[in-house]
Amino acid sequence: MSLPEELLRVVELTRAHNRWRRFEAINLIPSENVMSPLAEAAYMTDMMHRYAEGKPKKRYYQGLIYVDEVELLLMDLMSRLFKVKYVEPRPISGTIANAAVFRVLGKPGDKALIAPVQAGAHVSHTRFGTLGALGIEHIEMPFDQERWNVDVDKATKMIESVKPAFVTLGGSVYMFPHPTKEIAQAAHSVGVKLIHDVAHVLGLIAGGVWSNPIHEGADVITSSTHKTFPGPQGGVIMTDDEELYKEISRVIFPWFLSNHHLHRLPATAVTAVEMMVFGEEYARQIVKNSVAFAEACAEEGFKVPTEHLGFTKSHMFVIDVRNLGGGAKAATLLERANIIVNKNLLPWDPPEAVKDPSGIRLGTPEMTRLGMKEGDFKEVAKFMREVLIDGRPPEEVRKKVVEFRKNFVEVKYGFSVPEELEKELTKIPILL
Ligand code: DSN
Repeated sequence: MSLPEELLRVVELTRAHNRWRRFEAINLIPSENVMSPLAEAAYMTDMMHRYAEGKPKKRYYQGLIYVDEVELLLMDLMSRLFKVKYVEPRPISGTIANAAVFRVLGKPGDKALIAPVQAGAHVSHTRFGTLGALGIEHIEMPFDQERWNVDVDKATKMIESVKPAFVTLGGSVYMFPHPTKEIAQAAHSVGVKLIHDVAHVLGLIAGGVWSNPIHEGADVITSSTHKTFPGPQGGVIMTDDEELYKEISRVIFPWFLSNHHLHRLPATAVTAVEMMVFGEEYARQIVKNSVAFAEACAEEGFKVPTEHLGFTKSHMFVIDVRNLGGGAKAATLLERANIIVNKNLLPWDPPEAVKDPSGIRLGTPEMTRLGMKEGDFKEVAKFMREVLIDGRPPEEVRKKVVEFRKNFVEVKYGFSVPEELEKELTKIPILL
């Protein structure tokens, strides 16, 4: 029987995507990564078809004997890896993790003090996102433009005068650690909790390159599980505070989810083990690559506005491309050359500039996982210069990018499927 035309189209689009993104394009989106072959195999299981409302061993469905064990194992692995007492692995995204914690600590009409949007607050922290949807007022702590960070003195005074329901740190343009100790002290002095959203740097924390905010005074961390921590798309909440953990666990289901997408659980567990084994080496290389890449971009003639701060301490940096036609144009031209970045607001942009902001944001997690080192990122900076500064046709540069990319196809810092298991595990069908 021949396949319906629509079906062939679906297969064709999927294959084209896989070829492009997994084998031909250089992905510099700092919030993305790829799983190891073993984690992908653990993701493609029957668990994707099942329901499990509730907590392990206290479910509303039958058929979950093994799911319960995997979920408990994952909680234990994450607790050991991040040296925290309590892990809630059910949020299906970082945004859902934030929603649950925000709602437990605040109610409609309350105020929240958040890291400045210029310092990278995630959309879910803002009036435009989850915080706004929960009816909680968004008040930004002051930003220190020189240090690209929260202004500690002014923020402390603000916490004392506003007395918010809670305070958040962390976000999506996260190059320099936010001042957890100082802000935790200020929050605790008025009797409120500090949430630190570590989505972007979870893998750097696992690798010991960034400190865990819980160990510096934050009451709870929220995160996704697929950025520098290279697991499947999902979320997690961690804390040492038993009461807070119990409250969050009571509401995550049924307030914020019904099912929690069970196939994430074994794949996240595989990734946690991988980070125990390879995390330090991987995290160190991500940051070394990020600094070398930013430095190379500056040498090639790009404006890297954090140069005076040593470029970056994380997996990402931004470039000011106002002189090159703006963020939207730069990101589109690079995409045509098979270099994938995203346009991004920079501190001086008003929120309404979101469709054509001043900057582009670049990160190293995925290409580091595929084996790139400092020298390789220098080559990427040259490709970018050819497209954006020299004005060479992107399609010409793309040919060189595709050739160069052939050297980086194997996932490092992770496990393959052992031969003896290969026959038994369902392999992810990457259609090529
Ligand atoms: N929007 C994502 C990012 O790219 O940073 C985080 O959820």
